[in-house]
Amino acid sequence: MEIHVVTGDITRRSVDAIVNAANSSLLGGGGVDGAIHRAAGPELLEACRALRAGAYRDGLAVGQAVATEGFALPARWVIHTVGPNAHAGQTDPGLLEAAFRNSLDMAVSLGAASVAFPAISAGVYGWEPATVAEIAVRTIRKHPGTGIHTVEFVLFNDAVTRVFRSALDAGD
Ligand code: AR6
Repeated sequence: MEIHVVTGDITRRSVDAIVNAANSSLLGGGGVDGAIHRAAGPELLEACRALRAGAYRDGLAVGQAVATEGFALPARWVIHTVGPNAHAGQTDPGLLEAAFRNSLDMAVSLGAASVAFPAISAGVYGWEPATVAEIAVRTIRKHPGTGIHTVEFVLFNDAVTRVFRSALDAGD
């Protein structure tokens, strides 16, 4: 599995699956979640509403992942996961590790060969980007990733990109 780090807008990536840093409601929000819903179009919200009407009546728990189509996105699928919210006392690294691991498991079961991740929990949810980067790199490196050729981290600004790049270099 190759791991790349790029600066940019995850909604523009032509990969099989992009990962959304969602919240438990699955019904959209700000940050990368808002950007993904805007770019995917209203069908994404309809698909999320359908999940809430079915198996996800109580929402998606922190660390879990679920997939929808990508609709108007270049990506074929969106894997929605919920990172831990540091402002709500969710500071257990195991929760963030679970969000990355379960998203990768979902990508494998979709048959995705390329997956793009944002810096889950590093925005509104208040985790330090360096902590997120270290956990993300470690979790991806130890994942079997069957069938996944490329994982990319798509970061919104150069400062966070540098943090992810050094986490990647540190683990070499
Ligand atoms: N492409 C790539 N990265 C982005 C983009 C984008 N288009 N937009 C923002 N980021 P956040 P969280 C970066 O807050 O901390 C939402 O309201 C952003 O700069 O999106 O997991 C959800 O509904 C930051 O580095 O996610 C939840 O309620 C990173 O994405 C809550 O926020 C994650 O920031 C989730 O908070």
